[in-house]
Amino acid sequence: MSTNDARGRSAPEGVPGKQEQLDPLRDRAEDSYLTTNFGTRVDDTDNSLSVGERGPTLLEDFHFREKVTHFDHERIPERVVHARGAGAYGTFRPYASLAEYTKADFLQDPGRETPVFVRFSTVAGSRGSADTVRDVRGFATKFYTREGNYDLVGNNFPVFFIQDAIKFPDFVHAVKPEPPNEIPQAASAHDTFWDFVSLQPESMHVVLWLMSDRALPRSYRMMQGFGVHTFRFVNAEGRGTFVKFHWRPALGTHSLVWDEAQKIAGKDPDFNRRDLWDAIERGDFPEFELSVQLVPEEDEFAYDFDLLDPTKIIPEEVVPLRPIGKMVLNKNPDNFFAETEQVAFHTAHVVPGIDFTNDPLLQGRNFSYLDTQLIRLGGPNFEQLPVNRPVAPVRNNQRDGYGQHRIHPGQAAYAPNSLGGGCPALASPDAGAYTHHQERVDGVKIRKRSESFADHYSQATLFWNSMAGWEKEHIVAGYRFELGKVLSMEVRERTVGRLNHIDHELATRVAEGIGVTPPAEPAVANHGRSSPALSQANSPTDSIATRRVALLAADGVAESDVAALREVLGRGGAVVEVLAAHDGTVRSAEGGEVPVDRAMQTMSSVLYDAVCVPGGEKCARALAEDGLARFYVTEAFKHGKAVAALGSGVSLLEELRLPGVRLAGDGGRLVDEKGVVTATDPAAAAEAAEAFAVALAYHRHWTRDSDRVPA
Ligand code: HDE
Repeated sequence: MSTNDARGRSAPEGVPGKQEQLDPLRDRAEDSYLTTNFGTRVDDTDNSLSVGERGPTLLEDFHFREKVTHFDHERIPERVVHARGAGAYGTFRPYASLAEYTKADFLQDPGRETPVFVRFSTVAGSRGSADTVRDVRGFATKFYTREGNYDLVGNNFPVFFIQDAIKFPDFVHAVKPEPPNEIPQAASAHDTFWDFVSLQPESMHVVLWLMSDRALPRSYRMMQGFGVHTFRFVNAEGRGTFVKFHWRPALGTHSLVWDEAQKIAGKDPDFNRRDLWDAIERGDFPEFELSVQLVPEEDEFAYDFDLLDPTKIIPEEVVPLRPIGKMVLNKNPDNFFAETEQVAFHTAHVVPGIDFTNDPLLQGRNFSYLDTQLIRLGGPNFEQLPVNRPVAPVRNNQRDGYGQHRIHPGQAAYAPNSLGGGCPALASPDAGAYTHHQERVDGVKIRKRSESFADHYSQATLFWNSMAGWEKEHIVAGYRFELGKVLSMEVRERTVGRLNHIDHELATRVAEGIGVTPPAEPAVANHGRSSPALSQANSPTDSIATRRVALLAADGVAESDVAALREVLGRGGAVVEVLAAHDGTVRSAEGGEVPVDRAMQTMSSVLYDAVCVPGGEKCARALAEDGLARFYVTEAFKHGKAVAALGSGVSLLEELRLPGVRLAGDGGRLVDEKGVVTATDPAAAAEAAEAFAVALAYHRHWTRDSDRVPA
């Protein structure tokens, strides 16, 4: 059934209806018999048909052959990049009409909700690699609009490694595990990566992002997303406007620290995937605001960088972000393979009102994404897979091919035709047809990069200058770690030489850590400009929603403290878990029982955002005797996390001698220093819990002297 909207376009009734479209395709096993793939019921799926009980298996055992053959063919090639990911469904709604800039239907009406599917990913690792590796994260969104699918296939960094798509195979070969031994997995800390990037100065800007905390997101729910390229909005009058897309998470942009990220890779390789899944299952639906930077076409050459260069940002202070809508992720997939693995994004999935620019990276991507799906999903009908199907009607004369699910009645599979009544008919722009933006382009055929793409360092310097002191520390440590793994001294030296074009202090500090002679003087003077929006130090720190808190307990724990912590943290939306030496319950000082959520040995402090120790003398003594409990506290302290102790629990912290922090003394009400909150007076428990919540919202406390902590 369809209706005609105001512009005469045929729009399906009842859209958005992605879930309704998927529902009949969900294959539930309830109240059913086991059958073959051709529907015959099966009486035994454990024993193959054989000649006698000990004889050979018979070829006529069609059930055996079908079952094993299907199993033999279960695997498809993993994505050549972004193989490891996690997906979710949700909805997008614009705040107001953007008709002034774009005619895209899904951006016209704040009353219209558009279904989406988002896939987050790492880039370099294989499908089974760990989530918390140092890497760029993919942030790909499929909008199932009434005018067809629109895919915004972005990353959590706003810039890329190369300027021209023809370099992509080289870049990916360099970052992937090395050919002789397929080592290392999901890591850029090896010779070929640094060899390539040090010979490719256009990568210097993004590599700085890669060495920063941005490469270690705490959660997919706490990272930004960027369209990277400059795209083009086109309005109903045909006027174009350059546009950059930004996603910003409602929970702020937060990261792990490198030591923690490496440990999580072992303790819970599914950390980010699990975090996304659990949050959605709990009803803590991740939210992202979509903003745009708009540049009128007449300002194309107004900047000291080229808008078509994907290694450049438009600083937010130069063109402010304009928030245009919100996305909420509210449904986990039912089947990872069917949905998250088979989802096929493509930069050329566009809708009227959104167009490309001549960014050579984008132009190349528009070729690559369709091509890759053909091999990955085994043929040209992958758009018919449930997750990929648009909610808009699909009609054309494309036919047949592997996995064809449509039945096309009728004689005429060509255009023009008269036998099919001329259908499917061509649409005019007024009836919703996509028309490419008209742009005059003149030139000679040439293989040459534009001179306007030649400045590879100024924006890297801008990024470096914008970092807080602790962010710079982390960047230097990142380079030292990665280059310290590089065997070739020549590559190390060449990289330091490149860094000296970004900032002399950066080059010097990195060189000092990797056995390279620091450069005597800067290659160029630092321009001194900065962009505060680039620093995570300026990300909001006012919410503890969905933060995970470990509450350590043993027999004798003060139930009143547990209650106070639970109440305050729960009110802020944090997830509090009681951890003890064993599952079950612990006896409280008051004589009751406190349920244990997790045994300490199955978890780790790196899987929490904060650790607290409630009061209770016996409990504190038991925890002080338990090396694991001690390690929870010291490791959380080392990673800059909020730590709290109440009542007798403070004695555990005293014993651990956390460097450089004062603790509440006997009867002391409350000491709150560098994110370590202590209170020995039982009357101060609620107040201390509040202070702990503030410290937790702050995310990490970098003023600590944590280098001396051995964890
Ligand atoms: Fe991709 N990229 N890419 N990429 N990319 C793929 O497509 C490619 C680039 C991004 O969750 C592949 O379906 C080329 C930039 C994401 O399914 C492949 C170039 C950005 C995902 C491909 C780039 C991205 C991909 C592999 C340089 C950020 C995962 C499997 C010209 C703006 C999508 C696939 C998902 C995936 C090619 C550069 C983001 C091979 C040739 C820049 C988020 O087609």
